[in-house]
Amino acid sequence: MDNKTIACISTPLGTGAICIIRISGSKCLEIAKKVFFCKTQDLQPRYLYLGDFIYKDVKDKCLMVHFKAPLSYTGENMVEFQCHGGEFLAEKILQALLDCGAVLAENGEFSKRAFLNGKLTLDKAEGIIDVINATSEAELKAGYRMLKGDLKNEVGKFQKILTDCLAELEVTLDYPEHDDEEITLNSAKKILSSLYQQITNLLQTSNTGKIIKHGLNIAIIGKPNVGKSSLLNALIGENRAIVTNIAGTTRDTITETISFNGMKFNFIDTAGIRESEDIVEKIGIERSKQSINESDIVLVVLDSSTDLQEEDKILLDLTKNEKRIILINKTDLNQKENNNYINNLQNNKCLKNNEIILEISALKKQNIEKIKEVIFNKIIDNKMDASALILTNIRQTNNLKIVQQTLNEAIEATDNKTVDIVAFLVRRVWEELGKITGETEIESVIDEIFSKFCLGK
Ligand SMILES: Nc1nc2c(ncn2[C@@H]2O[C@H](COP(=O)(O)OP(=O)(O)OP(=O)(O)O)[C@@H](O)[C@H]2O)c(=O)[nH]1
Ligand SMILES: [Mg+2]
Repeated sequence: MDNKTIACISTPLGTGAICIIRISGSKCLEIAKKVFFCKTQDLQPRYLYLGDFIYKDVKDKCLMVHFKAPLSYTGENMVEFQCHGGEFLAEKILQALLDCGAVLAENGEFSKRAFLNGKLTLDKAEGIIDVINATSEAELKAGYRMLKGDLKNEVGKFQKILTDCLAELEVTLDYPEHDDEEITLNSAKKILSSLYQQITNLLQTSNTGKIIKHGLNIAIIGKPNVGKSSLLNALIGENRAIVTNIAGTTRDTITETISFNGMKFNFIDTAGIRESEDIVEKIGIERSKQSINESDIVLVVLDSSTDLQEEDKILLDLTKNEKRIILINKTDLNQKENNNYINNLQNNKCLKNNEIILEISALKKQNIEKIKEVIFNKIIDNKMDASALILTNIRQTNNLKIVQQTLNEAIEATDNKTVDIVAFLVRRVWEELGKITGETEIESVIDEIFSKFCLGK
């Protein structure tokens, strides 16, 4: 264990009412006593003391509290100074602590020490990063679940199943006269297959996790001039994209993010799709097609003031396998004929069963909120249940994929391999699971995780 005493400013830099500077390590109280003076010499842990921070030209009235190992965030002795806000003062205080024997903490070093001292598991540490970096409510909730240790509990349940299975296999190995090999292997196969299903279910939540973290990608597509950019502007509530009556105005993709019911929606305005001779427009069109592939949902915009055209049909065909919403735009122009437009779509066999169609006006901002509600309620469906455990972390997801593969090998081995080989594979599955919570920790994984923390955490 690294026994250097580390120090860092733990509140964000900038002007604020107060600023917290923390030190952690065996010498922290000794260092604190060189610079902090109050009425009593007998500083009790977990009591807040008002006193003077004095070192060379630095002087501040501040609060001080100390925690005795192991009852602290890092599990080591810790001291916290709550001094007056302001970058300049905070840095002077930090420098004073460094002069008195502390060293500057690296990113995430406090949390890394907490992990090494058994105060945090890896998944909880990752939950802390997610909570700190959350930019939407859904992300924050997912981070809190991780922080509460829900994933650790789930992984613990899986490991318990494996331990029980391993015990059975080992009895057969140790007392071959006691159990029949085939019966043991059959029973192991059942247990492992059921576990496989549970792990697959958990892995499926990672798609939702990706959406929670990065937002839902929603591509707006349509032939030129149908009102895609007008729609983007209406959806985000500001004039971001250029709107003109000239076909081919938007030449590149534009992405704007809004928050709706605590979820991030990334709307992507694209170049109108049609066969084009113009080289710049052609590149834009290719990007639009790419946007369709990369998006979670497609908004297909049609113009009710013109007839259904070949380009519209091509687009509807191109997106028939996507999750999509058909938007009939410019309905302010010819109210009466909108029904005909939908009939026309039907007659041309452009619609799927249960197709979602909305009549809107991007210009008059009619039915725009409805689009967001439909995306939220019908498209995302109840998978976004924030009370469920959701995998939001790529490391955890990749790890679980390896667990799944190894488990599959173990299941196959129950058919054609001996008990000792199955037992060996089951043990490997157990170890792989351990990497998620850090029970079988690997140095490089740990360093990678804690480097993502901000300074002072
Ligand atoms: N009346 C009416 N006009 C609209 C509506 N939506 C868009 N327009 C007009 O249609 C024209 C084209 O709008 P844009 O938003 O630039 O269309 P676009 O699909 O982005 O066009 P490209 O970028 O060229 O592909 C503009 O003159 C808009 O004012 C609408 O709901 N009603
Ligand atoms: Mg446009």
